[in-house]
Amino acid sequence: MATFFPWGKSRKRSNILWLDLGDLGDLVNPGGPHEQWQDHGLGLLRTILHQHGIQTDLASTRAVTSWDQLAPQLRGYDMLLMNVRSYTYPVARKAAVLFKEINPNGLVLVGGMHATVAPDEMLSVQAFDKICMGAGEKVIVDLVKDPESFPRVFSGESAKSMAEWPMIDRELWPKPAGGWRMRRRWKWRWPLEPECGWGPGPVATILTSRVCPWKCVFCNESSYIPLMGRRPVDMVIDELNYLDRKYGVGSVVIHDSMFFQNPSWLEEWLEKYPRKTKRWTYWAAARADTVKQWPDLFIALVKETNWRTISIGFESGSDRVLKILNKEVTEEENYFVIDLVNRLGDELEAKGEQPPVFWSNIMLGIPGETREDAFKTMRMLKTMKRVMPSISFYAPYPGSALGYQLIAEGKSLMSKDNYHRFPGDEKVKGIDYQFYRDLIAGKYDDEVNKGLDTVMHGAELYRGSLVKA
Ligand code: B12
Ligand code: SF4
Repeated sequence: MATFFPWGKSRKRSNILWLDLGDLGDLVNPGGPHEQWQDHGLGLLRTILHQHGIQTDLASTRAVTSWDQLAPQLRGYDMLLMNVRSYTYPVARKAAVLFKEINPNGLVLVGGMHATVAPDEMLSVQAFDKICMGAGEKVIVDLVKDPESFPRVFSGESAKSMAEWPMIDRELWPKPAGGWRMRRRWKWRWPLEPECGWGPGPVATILTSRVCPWKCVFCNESSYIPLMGRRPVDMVIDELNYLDRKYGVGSVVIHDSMFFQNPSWLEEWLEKYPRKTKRWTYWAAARADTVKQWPDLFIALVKETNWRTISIGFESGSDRVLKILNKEVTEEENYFVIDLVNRLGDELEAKGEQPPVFWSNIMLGIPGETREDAFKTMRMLKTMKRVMPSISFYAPYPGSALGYQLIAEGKSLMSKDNYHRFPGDEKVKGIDYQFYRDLIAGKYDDEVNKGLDTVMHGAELYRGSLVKA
């Protein structure tokens, strides 16, 4: 008899189950838009499997509100697949153990960022049968067909270029499970994604590159992703136009860790995107030093390709802290890009056009940071005329140089049970988090405003802008 689950999983068609991971309830009654965003790793690997004739069913921890709701959805499968990131590791571990209890002969195959940067932690959990470190696109089919031919931990193989990746079949992504209320509230037109304040919905998220050549000590990127060619401009444009024809695109989010790199690729994007697409506004990331290096290219992209939400990892307004982070950016470079974007915004606004806005990534609570450093950071934020602050307490993730160091020194407060933290959670021993909470609440605004020629924003700028990290 076919089984039907009212919580977002449809009829059983296969003996292989892919479990989408995230906090329970995120697709039922989400706290915010980012929790609803879809997993490109899951989308890519399921697309490859289906194109090779291997059907998989899908369930999601985000589409249920309790483990009791999930349990019956795991029943009767021979194989469970999961993309595990550090922030989803506790959920993945619990799901794997539950799956084994329900299907003692079933196999649990995992990959993803956490499997790559913390395989020892995963090895200690018997419920994980096969652990793939690194990219999965070249191994997933063989792994699923013949798991026993792989050792318990093995290295995956990456495509040489993103040109080899198929276009993701987005209908293989999980659906919102909260019914019409949720779809109406978030204007979600699945399988495109809901709007989050960066541009009108429906939102098409897309990746054009995967590699970031910098080595900031708080980031995993360089320890994980091998050199890989960027997706050709024509393929990105074809995919966006296809999504628009099929579902109607409102705006685009370019999920690349670092969009503003490879000037030759960007010049081709500048030439083709305005001509061959509807010029949807988009969100994409840059670094202050590269903007200073190629300002003309940056200005042309903002103006001509409608790059209107500019994500910059400013992280800190203090040279001391930027050095601790090995950010390879200076205070002066940060202020250069702020001034440039403020002026660009004024110019476009005067012409009646939408001005660009910063998505400004800031970290507080960095080991070694003084109160004065933190005041400088908030002061820098206040010089941005149009800004959406994204502030987080520094989190020592495994895979990053500083993360490994703090874990080894016993200073990390993140453990296998609580990698995934909530905005106000404390992550490193010895940090005065109360000071930072007070800072964000505006208690030190007099200090922050000292040295500002014009005070454009009050403390409301950062109240409530602490994000999960
Ligand atoms: C887009 C993105 C986001 C988006 C969307 C997330 C989503 N739904 O996917 C948003 C903005 C919401 C986001 C948020 C966060 N993110 Co994020 N994000 C990314 C980013 C830039 C791209 C992810 C992606 O799509 N990659 C491409 C796909 C194809 O790769 P993949 O998923 O890794 O899958 C490949 C392999 O891992 C493997 N694989 C995966 N699964 C499996 C399974 C099997 C069986 C096998 C064999 C192989 C395999 O094969 C796949 C193809 O090669 C990555 C960095 C990166 N370059 O990957 C960070 C990254 C994943 N994020 C990270 C973090 C820390 C966060 C936040 C906590 C940051 C914050 N302060 O807010 C939040 C947490 C969100 C939450 N839910 O709580 C870290 C995770 C670190 C870690 N150790 O796990 C990363 C790696 C960034 C970094 N450099 O540190 N993120
Ligand atoms: S923080 Fe940004 S610039 Fe630094 S290594 Fe990570 S993705 Fe690259």
